[in-house]
Amino acid sequence: MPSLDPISSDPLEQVRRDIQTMKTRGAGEIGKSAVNALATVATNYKGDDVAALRNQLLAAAKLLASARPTAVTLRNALNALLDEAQEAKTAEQARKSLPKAAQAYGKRVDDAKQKIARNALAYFRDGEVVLTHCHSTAAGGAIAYAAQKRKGLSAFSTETRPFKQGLIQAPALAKAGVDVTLIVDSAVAYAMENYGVSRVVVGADTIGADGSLYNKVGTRQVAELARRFHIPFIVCAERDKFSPYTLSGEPVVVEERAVTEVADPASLPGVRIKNPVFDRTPGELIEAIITEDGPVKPADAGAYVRRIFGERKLWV
Ligand code: RUB
Repeated sequence: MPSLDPISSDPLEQVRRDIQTMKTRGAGEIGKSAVNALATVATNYKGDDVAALRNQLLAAAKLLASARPTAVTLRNALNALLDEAQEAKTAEQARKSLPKAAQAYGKRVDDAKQKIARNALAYFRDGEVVLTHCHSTAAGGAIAYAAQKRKGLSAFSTETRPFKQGLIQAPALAKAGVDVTLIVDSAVAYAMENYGVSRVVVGADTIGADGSLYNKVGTRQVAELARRFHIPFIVCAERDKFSPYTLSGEPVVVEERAVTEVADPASLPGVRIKNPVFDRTPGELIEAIITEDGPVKPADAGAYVRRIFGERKLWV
């Protein structure tokens, strides 16, 4: 992880810092901020050398891609904008087309989440008791939509240590009209056994070609417990959460963040702390991944990734 620089006046560096420090967080939002940053690089370029502009964009994309390693939306979004820059015949054309492409990207992500909510509805019944982990706009949107359409749906939201994204997810669900209860992460088994949890719904940072899910640390524990209690587990994820890099066997890097997010090491002499912030849930624990194109079974993830990204150039 690169060390943090003092507050920068460089807007690109500021976007990278905001992603790295989690001021901008959640895979979908990270992708959107990355495309907007590249569009700004294009509009700020005053020259007329399109090749020089493309080089600047590639360097900017590499810098942004280094901000957080796990969510593939960051690299997928940057690659999409770099494709657009390649299409532009002149710098002037790039100055015009990149902001449009960035806007279209943001709209596509928002539209995808609405489609996912509609596609996920078939997985919710009246009286469903849903459990979710972390703050996911895709999963949250699906739960909120289901709560409108199904009678008596309620939800449990985990606190999600150490960054406590549950304190974002739970009020967001409440604001959307969902009957929601916050629990600590270690109460998941208790909630499954005693509170009638009947479905688990989470988002995704990355989905591999083998159908495995990389999402906020603790997702794997929730999935293992769901299997133990015979509770179906689904994932809500836009296309951009699928990783073309994993087609060639590239491993997904799991980010380990500053240990101070967990506890102050100075207060715990002799104690080592670790802070992995994502984990891998094998596809066999997942019933379906609900995308804007419909449900994808984990076993079909490879074919889906190949169909969406097979021909695309991976610039960063
Ligand atoms: C966020 C997280 C979310 C996914 C999906 O982790 O794991 O579940 O990013 O979110 P962090 P969305 O807080 O470390 O970024 O559905 O909004 O893209």
